[in-house]
Amino acid sequence: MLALKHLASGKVREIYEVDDERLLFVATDRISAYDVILGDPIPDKGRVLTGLSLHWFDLLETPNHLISTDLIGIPGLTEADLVELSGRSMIVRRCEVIPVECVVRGYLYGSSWREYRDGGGPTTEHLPAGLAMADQLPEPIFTPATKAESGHDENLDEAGARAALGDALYDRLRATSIEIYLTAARYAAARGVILADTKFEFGYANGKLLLIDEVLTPDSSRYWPADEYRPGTAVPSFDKQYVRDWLDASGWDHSPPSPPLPPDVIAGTRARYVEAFEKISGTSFDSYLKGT
Ligand code: Q0T
Repeated sequence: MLALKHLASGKVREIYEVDDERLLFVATDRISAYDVILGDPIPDKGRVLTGLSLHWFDLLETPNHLISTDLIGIPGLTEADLVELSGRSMIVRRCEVIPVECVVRGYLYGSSWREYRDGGGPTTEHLPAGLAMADQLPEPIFTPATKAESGHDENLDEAGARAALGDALYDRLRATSIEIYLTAARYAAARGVILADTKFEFGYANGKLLLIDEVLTPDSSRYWPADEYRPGTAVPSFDKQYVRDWLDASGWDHSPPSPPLPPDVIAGTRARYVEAFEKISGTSFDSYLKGT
């Protein structure tokens, strides 16, 4: 338990208050599958995700909420806290959060594929007929969603999103989100990874629009190994397929609690996260850890 005031919990992230201008954003090692937080953490998962967010914040030109990864001098943190938090934490600018998830899809998959197959809906209103599961879209689409009480996001159609945001902000978030997606997808493609879709969040600080939250991580994005991609078929998720395959074989019915993971499944899943980090960032995970 940190001495800092706890502000918010996500499924796998925690946010604490530093002061009026700054937050401590922490990525834990928790992992979810089939919408359930599994009982066993994946060692270093939060460090992999933080390392990837930092990689993208560094590469992208979009102004963002990152202030520092240096926790020295943050009041209230003990030596033990610093060991636990190192590599998995960011000091970020405190923003007024825009309550819309800015989803960009370059491929037709997941809930959007099911919606399209079943006759269409908010995320597929601008798509041509005749697409198959996992097909690349003619161009990336912006499919914003709102956080619903249920915890499940509610997709907005374009009219609904324009009504929620106003035309000027809608146009700006759409253009920025698609531009970031295209930059990241080209970068990943050169490293043998397909960025199928991703989700961004934005906020305002001192009147400036900032990219916030984690960015382009395996938790906020769907990354596929390019050599396992076959249009028209289900594509295994880079990070979670290993643990999902084991959970499927266990006969678990997806109601909590999940069965305890065997050590080799934990180790194999950790290895998949590290592999994703190294493929996407082009740097070794050990060298990332050494710098933290
Ligand atoms: C936030 C102000 O899922 C969230 O938190 C999980 C613990 C989303 N969330 C973001 C904020 C941020 C960020 N990031 C920011 N820079 N300023 N609030 C709050 N919740």
